[in-house]
Amino acid sequence: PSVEKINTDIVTLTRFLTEEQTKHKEATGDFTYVSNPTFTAKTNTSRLLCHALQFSFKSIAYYIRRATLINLTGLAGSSNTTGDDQKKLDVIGNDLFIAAMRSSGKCAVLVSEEEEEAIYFPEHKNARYAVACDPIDGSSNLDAGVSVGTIFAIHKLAEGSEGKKEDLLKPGTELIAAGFTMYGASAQLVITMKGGGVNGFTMDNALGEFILTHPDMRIPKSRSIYSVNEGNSLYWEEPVKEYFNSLKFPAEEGGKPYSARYIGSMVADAYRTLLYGGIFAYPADKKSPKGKLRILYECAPMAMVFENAGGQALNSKMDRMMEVVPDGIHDRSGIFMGSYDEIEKVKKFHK
Ligand code: P6P
Repeated sequence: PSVEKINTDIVTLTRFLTEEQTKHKEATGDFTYVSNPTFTAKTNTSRLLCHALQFSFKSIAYYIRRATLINLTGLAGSSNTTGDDQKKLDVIGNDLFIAAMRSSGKCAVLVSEEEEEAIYFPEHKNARYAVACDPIDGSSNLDAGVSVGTIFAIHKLAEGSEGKKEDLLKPGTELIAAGFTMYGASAQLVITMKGGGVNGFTMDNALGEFILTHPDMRIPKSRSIYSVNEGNSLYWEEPVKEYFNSLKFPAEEGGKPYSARYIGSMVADAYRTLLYGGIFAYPADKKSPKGKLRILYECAPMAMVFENAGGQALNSKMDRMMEVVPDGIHDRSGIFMGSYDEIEKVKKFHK
């Protein structure tokens, strides 16, 4: 009897990034090793940074999995800088991420969705990175067991900079890496580097490693799925209404309407759109003229992932999301991201 061929060529995130280093000029030996403690002492800048990132994901995943068991669901009784009620896990996720970035010794400045001001680590003189993150995006869904995630974006400090928030107020085209984790049935990690592709990893809890399960992810060129909160339709601008109506009520005789899929957790909606295709949108509207989602740690990192997977990402003015420069660290934007052909349609309705 033929024995099911077991994949013995297991590619861990550490091995993958090591091999990537030889391929990408941008991987200057910096954002390469996802270090683990046994790496040699001369671990350079972002080996530790990546270790810190990976450590964050593992520890946040740990708490999310146990949240219901150890009464970690529910409100923390505080609210964050943007007025959202903080969930207990928001606070824990934020503290874990800050501690991981600090302990990496390589992060000079950190912007978190949960912190009004940027956090600086002046004690690390040779830190060369600026990190933006949403430690637990979608946390309003946590108590309902909906998949939430961590979104991150990494910039290199400007030459001579000691690390200031302006090092993050740059267009997505300057990001050296970005990605997100989704804490669903298993912890999925999607990561992309400047000039590189998009690769998906699945956490193997037994090994405690992220294993490459989705190499070189490419978003389908088109797919009849749209993902938007239709509860905001009343506030949408005309072109947005006309675009979504064209999907729901096809003009051509016998045309098949699109399917609607909206989870309300960006990492979950983004992950499905990346895998299946279609469009995810959170348009700016009359209620939120600047949009709802934040540029630094939601729109820009997701735009980098979608572009590097062959898709597109635009803001509500139809500018390429990757070229948008935020004024403030919590600036918001409208966003349309998804299959290449789908975004071309959005542009047509905005002419
Ligand atoms: P709405 C979660 O609060 C979040 O920031 C994203 O994860 C998600 O895409 C969006 O807001 C959902 O917003 O207004 O549809 O509930």
